Amino acid sequence: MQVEDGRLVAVDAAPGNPITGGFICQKVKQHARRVYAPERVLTPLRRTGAKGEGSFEPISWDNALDVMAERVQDAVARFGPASVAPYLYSSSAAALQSVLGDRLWRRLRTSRVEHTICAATHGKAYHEMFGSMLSADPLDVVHARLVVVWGANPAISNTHFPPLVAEASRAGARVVVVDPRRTAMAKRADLHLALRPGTDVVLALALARWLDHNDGLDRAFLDAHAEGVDEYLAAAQPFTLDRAAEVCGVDAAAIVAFAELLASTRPAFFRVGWGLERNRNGGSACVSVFALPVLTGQFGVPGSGIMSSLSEAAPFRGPQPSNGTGPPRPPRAPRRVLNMNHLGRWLTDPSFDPPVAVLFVQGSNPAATAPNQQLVHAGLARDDLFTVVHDQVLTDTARFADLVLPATTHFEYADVAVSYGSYVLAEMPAVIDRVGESRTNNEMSAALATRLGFDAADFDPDPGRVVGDALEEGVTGKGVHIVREPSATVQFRDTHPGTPSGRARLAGIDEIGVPQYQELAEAFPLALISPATHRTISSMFGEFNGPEAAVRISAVDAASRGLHDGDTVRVHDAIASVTVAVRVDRDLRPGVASMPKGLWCRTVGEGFTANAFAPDTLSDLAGGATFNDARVEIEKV
Ligand SMILES: Nc1nc2c(c(=O)[nH]1)N[C@H]1C(S)=C(S)[C@@H](COP(=O)(O)OP(=O)(O)OC[C@H]3O[C@@H](n4cnc5c(=O)[nH]c(N)nc54)[C@H](O)[C@@H]3O)O[C@H]1N2
Ligand SMILES: Nc1nc2c(c(=O)[nH]1)N[C@H]1C(S)=C(S)[C@@H](COP(=O)(O)OP(=O)(O)OC[C@H]3O[C@@H](n4cnc5c(=O)[nH]c(N)nc54)[C@H](O)[C@@H]3O)O[C@H]1N2
Ligand SMILES: [Mo]
Repeated sequence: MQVEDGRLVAVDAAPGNPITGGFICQKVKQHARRVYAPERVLTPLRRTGAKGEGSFEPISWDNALDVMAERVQDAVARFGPASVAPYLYSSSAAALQSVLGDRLWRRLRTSRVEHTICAATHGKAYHEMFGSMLSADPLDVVHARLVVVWGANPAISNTHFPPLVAEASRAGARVVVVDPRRTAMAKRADLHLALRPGTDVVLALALARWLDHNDGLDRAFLDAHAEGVDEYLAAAQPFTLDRAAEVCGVDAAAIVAFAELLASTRPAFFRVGWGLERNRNGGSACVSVFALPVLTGQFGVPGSGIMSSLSEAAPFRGPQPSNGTGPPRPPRAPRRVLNMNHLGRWLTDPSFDPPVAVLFVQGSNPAATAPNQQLVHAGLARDDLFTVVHDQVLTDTARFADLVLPATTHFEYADVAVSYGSYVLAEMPAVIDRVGESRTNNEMSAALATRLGFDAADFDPDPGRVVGDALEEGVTGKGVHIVREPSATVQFRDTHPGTPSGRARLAGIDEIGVPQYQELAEAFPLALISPATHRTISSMFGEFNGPEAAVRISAVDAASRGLHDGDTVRVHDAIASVTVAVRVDRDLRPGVASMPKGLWCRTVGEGFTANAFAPDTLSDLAGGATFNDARVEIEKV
């Protein structure tokens, strides 16, 4: 971090963090640009034009918070607290920025907007199968002899992982990648299965069936550590090699080659990403992929296991047990739960009871990132909806707001960072003064809470206090804290399934039982996926450094439509239409198109992005998003 005359000029990796090894990605190196970007919100703003137009005038914080408190109280009086919907995500904020907001909205009994847009399906599949067992440590992959990267694109989204895989490769490890695109990792892999999006469950069940029929199961491990095995294998029986080859669009020989590696090569390390969860079969896909190392007993030694989210290992205190001396708390009514992926529906459905009268968006940009974008925009444009957006920059969502509140960047306050990709907790000191009148999420929530009549003592936003209250005994939040040493994270040795039986569960998974494959009625021929790019983190940085607003297709699909690289095309389904450039991409398989995740709506002609094609149907587990179930046609204009 370089600061000159109080201004942040450069951002780099902090020393002492074993996972970053002293380097960070290009886009975060440019973070200083966002701190001082022309789009930065410097004062609270009140809307002066139509919703979506982006005309605002500055007002004071006191004035803005008074108006917000009044509108919240008015909605509560007219429709009850469930008519207030706090849409909070804060994926890019420091770890403890939601503490006071969560407390405030919980005490007010507002609706609770469930975090289903990302990782909910993957996370639930993992927890159903392994309970609280911790993830394998990425640092441990260097000991693997087989590395499976499934539905993840670490060169882009987890930049510190590929060098570790390269180290394993140099020591002789084989690498298998399962991804519809030839990613950077796929180019270097020994085996790449470029399957059709949404068909992972079929591939994984066919692998399980082959292992079953070819003496590839680790029976001793299964007897000791798994349950539901027979039921699971019965579900796999219909998925022959031929059927899987046809459904997934891959060679049967490649499936056999993969199965042989799984049966013969140990230890195997599974890096399972989020590409496979974002479709109707996402839960089944995750369960069936997580089952593969169980079936082959790929655990118990360094270099084995499943790398999943690691954020749960963060050393935060759980809820403090009551000491029983205070007055008993009256039972509270459950809060209404709203699925994040249904934002457009709950804003526009006239029968929604109570209606959403106040929407508060903090740390998220749903106008650009949520599915069913047209419906989301229609909902945000509702005249009788009062919308407040707390953000650093004037996002696509902020343009629809009645009030915009300026948020700090993490350079402007002290907090700690935890990652969902490493066992590290790092101090985040404030390095520059506040830019403009920006406030942290906790400060904003505290100021609103006191206006709504809550006790200021319960809402102290002082960063030292917030961090001190949250961390476990003995953790200071200073410097770099290693949550678990790499040698102490081996699954089925140092950390075990937290299921009731202590075994990995292969059947009886909530909502699905055993993995199922549902076909999609294909109204349009191209599956449109929208993976992360190296330019943005979701939509962050999209205002000045967004990815090209283009659609990518394979040479085969371009030729059959008479399209050439650079042509202007119309991407459409039955409802939406977006005009962009086409790029012919050698790394895409036929039948698959790709548009970047995180584009800003205002950078595309019609004001819509790939999310206009993303259905708001839900995955089969945990109500997850199905972005990659988008189906489109592309034609020259
Ligand atoms: N640079 C950058 N890094 C990021 C982010 C970012 O926006 N930019 N976002 C962060 C966030 S919020 C997240 S959740 C993670 C996501 O991290 P990843 O899961 O690595 O990222 P994605 O790009 O969502 O998807 C990964 C891969 O899945 C493939 N894929 C798509 N559909 C399917 C399918 O049906 N099956 C299989 N097997 N593969 C499929 C895509 O081609 C893509 O290469 O990254 C984080 N890191
Ligand atoms: N088409 C398509 N869409 C997708 C996906 C996909 O694969 N395809 N992936 C999805 C995924 S994985 C995710 S996680 C979601 C993410 O979608 P969002 O939750 O919308 O995430 P971001 O776009 O990163 O927006 C975060 C916002 O928070 C602001 N911010 C950052 N720090 C702070 C802070 O401390 N306080 C406040 N108040 N604001 C802050 C940033 O300026 C930014 O505008 O998008 C999803 N959208
Ligand atoms: Mo995400």
